[in-house]
Amino acid sequence: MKTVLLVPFGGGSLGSNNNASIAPLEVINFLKRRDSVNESGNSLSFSEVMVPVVNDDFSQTHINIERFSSHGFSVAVGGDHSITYSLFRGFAKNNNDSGILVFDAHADCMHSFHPVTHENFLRCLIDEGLVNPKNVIIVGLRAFDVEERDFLSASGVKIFSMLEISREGLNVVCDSVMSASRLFSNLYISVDIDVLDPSFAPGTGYPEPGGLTTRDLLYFLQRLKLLNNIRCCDVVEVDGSDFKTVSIGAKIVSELL
Ligand SMILES: [Mn+2]
Repeated sequence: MKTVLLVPFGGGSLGSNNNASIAPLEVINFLKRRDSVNESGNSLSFSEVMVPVVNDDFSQTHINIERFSSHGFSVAVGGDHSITYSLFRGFAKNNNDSGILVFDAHADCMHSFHPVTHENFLRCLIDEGLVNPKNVIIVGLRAFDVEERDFLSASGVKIFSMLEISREGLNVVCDSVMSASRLFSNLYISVDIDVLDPSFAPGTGYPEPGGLTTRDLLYFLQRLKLLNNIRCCDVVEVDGSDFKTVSIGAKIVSELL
């Protein structure tokens, strides 16, 4: 049976998405009310594991997340994007030559410091040598700081921006994302719900106009699911108080299972 990790931690959102902490239960409850088969015809049988988080103790929380992650899981539901730092750490411990594919409007590559936040989780993973920057792919990027732009252009991270998707077309860019994602042994996919346009998913910390449609994202994920090296996924930054966004989060989780 597949394991869904629930990570109810919003402390890494720096106050911008505190309701990310209630999203895991909201998403999983929504998922249980859905049909029991996803679009690809896979039955949705899973067991849930709740990771204990301490909202005023970031370091203990991250220790817990890493420990639970290292036991293996299929999909993790956050929580803010800082949880991906420790989820990936736990994953990479047991999986050599790992890579991470991030769907995100933002780069999350601000200057690295601890405790890690949703503004710098990816920078921390790279700076600390936990992932080779050549094994990092960002899809849907459309908002970043000068510091992030300069860091990324020197880093070797592969970026498929919204600009590129709108110019080249979804299928062409998805082909390139698939080719890039095959190059390492173990693939981790992280979906920040803000990769979607706010007209679809308004409930998130930093909504950014000009994003993917829900259908575009499902197209990417359903193709990526066909790769042999896919191991784990997460879905983060859902505001658990926003019904519309919770329902999309549940749909995404169902397609990732
Ligand atoms: Mn993010």
